[in-house]
Amino acid sequence: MKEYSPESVNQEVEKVLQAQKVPNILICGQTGVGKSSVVNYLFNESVAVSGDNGEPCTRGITLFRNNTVNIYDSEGYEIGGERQKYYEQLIFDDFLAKRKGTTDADAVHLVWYAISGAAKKFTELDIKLIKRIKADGFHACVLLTKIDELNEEQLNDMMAALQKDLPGADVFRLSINARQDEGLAQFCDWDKLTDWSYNHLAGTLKERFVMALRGRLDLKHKQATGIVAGATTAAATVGAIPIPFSDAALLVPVQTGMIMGIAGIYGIHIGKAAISSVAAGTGISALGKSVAGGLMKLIPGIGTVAGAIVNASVAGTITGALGGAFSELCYKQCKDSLDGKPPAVDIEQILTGPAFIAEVIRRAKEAKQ
Ligand SMILES: Nc1nc2c(ncn2[C@@H]2O[C@H](COP(=O)(O)OP(=O)(O)O)[C@@H](O)[C@H]2O)c(=O)[nH]1
Ligand SMILES: [Mg+2]
Repeated sequence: MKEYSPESVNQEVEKVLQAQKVPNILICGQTGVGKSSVVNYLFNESVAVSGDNGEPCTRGITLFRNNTVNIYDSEGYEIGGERQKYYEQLIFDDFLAKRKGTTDADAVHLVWYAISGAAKKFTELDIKLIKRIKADGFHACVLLTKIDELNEEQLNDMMAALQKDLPGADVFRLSINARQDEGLAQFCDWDKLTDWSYNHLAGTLKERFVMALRGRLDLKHKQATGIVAGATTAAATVGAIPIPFSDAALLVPVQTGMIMGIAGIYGIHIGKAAISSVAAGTGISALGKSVAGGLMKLIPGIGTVAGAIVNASVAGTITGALGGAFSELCYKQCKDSLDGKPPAVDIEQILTGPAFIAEVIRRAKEAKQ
């Protein structure tokens, strides 16, 4: 029987964490237009763009990073100020030129160019830069910020002016006051901005981006469902050559990766130590056995658990049920947290508790019918 030591599960966890590249987002625009505020509005606190938690990058650009997203926050320029003269050089020569056409960790995946609605005007430099960024092959969009400072007519005028100077550009109307003001929220395109960004990111970058977002439970749910589906298929592959029940631990890496991925999507912290002990010890593999034990009764012709085998279908069903149940738990916890409620449950505790196992069994049985 293959053993899964805490060390090997730890390695599995590390692999999951490092397997994915992180989206790199550059945010440009004049000083004070609300660039940093946009980032703080959209992402989890751990990406917070403020004061001293960034690392100096090139001149005027600071990198704020966590393991889900890298934000290159540019200080911007002031109209008539010294930096207006070299802002283009700073963005292009110092920063973008070195990253053009690369697909490695340095690539710039998205550029958000902010223009303030409050200022009711933008500069020729803004238009020139946006055009040049797009012409250079970067995915760029325009953030029209502080729209709460505009009336509807002014807002429409700004949108029309931008469409005239930047035909076909993707422009998103934003205000950081949207969460407190439903009327204002209706004029804002926050979800369109995150959709646009999600759609312009490839493969696993999408997953990291969704992890970084503070809201968008719908996107998180979609992404988690994809993780469960992937793990279900992977587990069925493990079980394609039927394995004795005592070897259900073979499913540990797949299930560990799945649990980690789902928790990450919902921004729920599960300690590495907890995952290791849950996965390697009595947790996930035992859960697999006990779930399958409950499942066995449903499969005609299979005798006792001890003599039973895990086949592709059982392995897939267990993993799917486990992922579905865990995902729902995380969804609820994430929603509570967004609604400002304290977490109702201790996920680490629940994962090994009887109610959760019962729920997984229920789901597995349902899937088998
Ligand atoms: N009314 C209003 N003020 C905003 C909005 N977004 C940012 N601000 C304010 O604008 C100022 C500059 O914002 P900041 O994010 O630091 O701009 P940055 O220099 O472009 O990073 C701050 O006082 C923010 O509170 C918004 O949507 N509406
Ligand atoms: Mg700033």
